[in-house]
Amino acid sequence: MAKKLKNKKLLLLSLASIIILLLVLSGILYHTVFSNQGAAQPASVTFTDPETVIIPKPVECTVNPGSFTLTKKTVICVNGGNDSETEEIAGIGRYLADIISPSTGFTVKVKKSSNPKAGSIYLTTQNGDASLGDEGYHLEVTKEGAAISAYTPEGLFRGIQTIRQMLPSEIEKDTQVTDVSWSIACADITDYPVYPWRGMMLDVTRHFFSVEDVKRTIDLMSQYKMNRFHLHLSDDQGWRIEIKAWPDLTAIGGSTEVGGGDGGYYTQKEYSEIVKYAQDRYIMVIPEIDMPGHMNAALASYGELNPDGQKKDPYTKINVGFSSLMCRSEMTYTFIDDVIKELAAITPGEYIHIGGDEADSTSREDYDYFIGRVNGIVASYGKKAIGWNPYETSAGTTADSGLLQFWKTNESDTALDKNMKIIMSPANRAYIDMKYAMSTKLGLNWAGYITTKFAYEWDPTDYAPKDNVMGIECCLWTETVKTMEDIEYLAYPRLPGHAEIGWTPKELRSWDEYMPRLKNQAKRMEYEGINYYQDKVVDW
Ligand code: TNX
Repeated sequence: MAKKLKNKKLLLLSLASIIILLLVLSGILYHTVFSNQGAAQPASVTFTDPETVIIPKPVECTVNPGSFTLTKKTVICVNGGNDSETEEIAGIGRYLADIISPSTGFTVKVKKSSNPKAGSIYLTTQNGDASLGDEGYHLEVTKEGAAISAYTPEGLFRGIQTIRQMLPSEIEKDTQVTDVSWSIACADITDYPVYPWRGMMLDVTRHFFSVEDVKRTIDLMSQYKMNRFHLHLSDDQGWRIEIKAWPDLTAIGGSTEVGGGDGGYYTQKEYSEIVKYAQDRYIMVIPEIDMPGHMNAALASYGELNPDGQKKDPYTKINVGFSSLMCRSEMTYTFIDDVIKELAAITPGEYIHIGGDEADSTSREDYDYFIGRVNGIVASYGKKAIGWNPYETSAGTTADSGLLQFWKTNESDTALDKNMKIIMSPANRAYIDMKYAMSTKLGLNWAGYITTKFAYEWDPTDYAPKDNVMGIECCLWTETVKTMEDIEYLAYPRLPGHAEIGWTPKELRSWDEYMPRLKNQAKRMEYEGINYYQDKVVDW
């Protein structure tokens, strides 16, 4: 009996030592495997609470315990409804891989597969929820991986911006970072925009900006899920798009800018390159030719557009409202027809913006007649027009001919009477060329000083019923803006707020909740090299 007991004790002892040995061995194994993973693992895995960072704020977000960590083995798996869609999603996967790879140092591969292994990021339109619309998406992060499903690839593209913001801000660095755990909080996010139009306008006439600057502008806005890029291409101070039938528009009209600089213009090939770059980010480009006013650059290029047959002098100052096309001359409509024809042919988007603002040297009757004719020309090339106030007041404007872009904060009545759709750009909220404060070194102030807080605390429905609102657009006029740094200084940090106004339902937004989220974008903006303004209303 005693012997039996002793044997049992021995057996238990040896079992225990085997278990201990196994534990030690597995520890060593674990250590060797993970120390091989490139970046050293920090002592504790920290990850950001998505609810404190994501801009625009998602519609529904549940944070769950745990996190998913990217490793050098992480693969992006993509799967669409057919081969061409899968190929398109692979492009989105590569876009994400290009963001993740430099900072993590991992070579993230994109793989076409409907069967993602544990540890993957999965992008799919299979089982995408149509009720979330073209831009909506569902993101599920578990300890095993992250999966975005959307009804269209566009929704996947919006969704990867969310993943990007859930990763540590160092993900935005373009050099390798080794002391960060690339972890994403486990979460369940269902998200879709409240408005289909979330845009930014860039005026490339008052000062000209290179294709590279324009691409960077598009890239930066795309991370806040914006989807419309409006290029203001002609004004008194410069004509910026090649029109083959009227070459002097760029040869003469393109050679000036505010202050007398060299100006510049985009060839049609360069414009198409911009359009493609935007398309790859699911952003529509809207070109604007501002008429019948704001036309001095064209009038300075061609004598036949003027009543006396003489070319006007070029103009490089700021004040406007003095120029007008001849509204009763057929030459004017031949000119516009050629311009719209060429522009429509290189613009895949549905819209051509025809300006229509500040035509102070055009009579009311002429304005009415002119806008009606031009609406017709735009329609004849299969496009819809957009016009600034008072475009809506022309007898030639109907809900079918085009959209109003609202900038004068008290002028929406006529558009509502006509039941038009409106893009909201109230100057005193959405004009990002306005100074933040009196001391701001760049910008104008005719619509007031617009702090980051004031730019955020409004809603399109303050100006029109929701059914008439197409969305919002913030506008950067460039009378005082000369460089990319200047663009960034005025656009950031106001632009993310405009992106949120267009995406997130009014009921979910408040400055007090938004401000800390914006503050958490500071490091990202810094790593992306954005020259943002440290507005005092944000507790940086
Ligand atoms: C008004 S807004 C303009 C532009 C100026 C801008 C400056 C609009 C349709 N017209 O021509 O650049 O103010 O803030």
